[in-house]
Amino acid sequence: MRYLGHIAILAALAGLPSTAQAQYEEESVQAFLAADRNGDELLTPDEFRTFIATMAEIGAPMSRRIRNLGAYGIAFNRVDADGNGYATPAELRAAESSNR
Ligand SMILES: [Ca+2]
Ligand SMILES: [Ca+2]
Repeated sequence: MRYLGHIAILAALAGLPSTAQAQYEEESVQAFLAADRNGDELLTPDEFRTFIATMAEIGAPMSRRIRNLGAYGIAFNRVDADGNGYATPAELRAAESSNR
């Protein structure tokens, strides 16, 4: 369950008030697990879209922007830094920090 730490950091970087942050961390882990349908800890473009949609629903600012712009493909290409077609938790974390 190594990736759970990455997701927690991702939530911390979202800059939410500390009161909301614990809840947000739990929600982001659940969103990742729900989106990762085959459980390989990697998100395909389709799984990534599900993840962003879920995160937007719970109010993550970056995810809301992606959803509102319909920019899932652009966002995925940005997150997938090594271009292998999968977004890892580490890549999600890196994308979140570079987007601040
Ligand atoms: Ca997957
Ligand atoms: Ca990748």
